[in-house]
Amino acid sequence: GRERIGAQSVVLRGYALPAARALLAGVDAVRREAPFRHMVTPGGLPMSVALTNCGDFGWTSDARGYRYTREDPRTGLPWPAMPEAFDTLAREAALAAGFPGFAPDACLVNRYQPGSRLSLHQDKDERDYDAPIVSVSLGMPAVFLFGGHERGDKAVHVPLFHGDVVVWGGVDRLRYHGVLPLKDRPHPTLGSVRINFTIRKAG
Ligand code: MD3
Ligand code: FE
Repeated sequence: GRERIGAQSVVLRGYALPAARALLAGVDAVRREAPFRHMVTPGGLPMSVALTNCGDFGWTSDARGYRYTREDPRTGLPWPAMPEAFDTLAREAALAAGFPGFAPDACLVNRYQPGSRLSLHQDKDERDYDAPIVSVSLGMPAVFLFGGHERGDKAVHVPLFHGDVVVWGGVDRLRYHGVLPLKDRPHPTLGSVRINFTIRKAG
């Protein structure tokens, strides 16, 4: 099913299910090369979500701020390559949502455990806001908060389940968003974890 949640945002329910095995193998390959870590925000607090990256650019946070880098700051080595399954799924989902020609170069992989949350924020560190962002959810369900263009705007709650794909673009690209603290509702195969990865054009 397809649910419109904004003028240019759509939830594709279960869109990633046929590729779930390949996508999870991709996550495994990425985390072996660049393990999940809890980055520190510029305010000095460790994030409750652990993250890693793949592709030409990876998102990083530290005391100096947020930015994209070509190398993993942990090792100085380039981020792992984008798994083929990520790239293919992202291009197909973007096309299905009305964004032909999506050419991603970055993927931020988030790992949630029970209690992990993501407070309301905008994604502003990419160079080109015309490109959409494709998000893939695997494992435990989460409640996604979809706000407006001001931090105080009312946010709608959107449940996201294993296999759901969301495409955000155009006028919705800079809307505030976040994730409520995760409840412990173990997934039959993945257990008490949620993986979300967002495929982007950052450079
Ligand atoms: C709406 N991740 O990594 S994905 C993030 O579930 C992030 O881990 C969340 O927000 C997660 O930055 C939500 C959905 C998402 C990603 C980027 C967006 C929604 C967005 C950018 C603009 C508007
Ligand atoms: Fe975000």
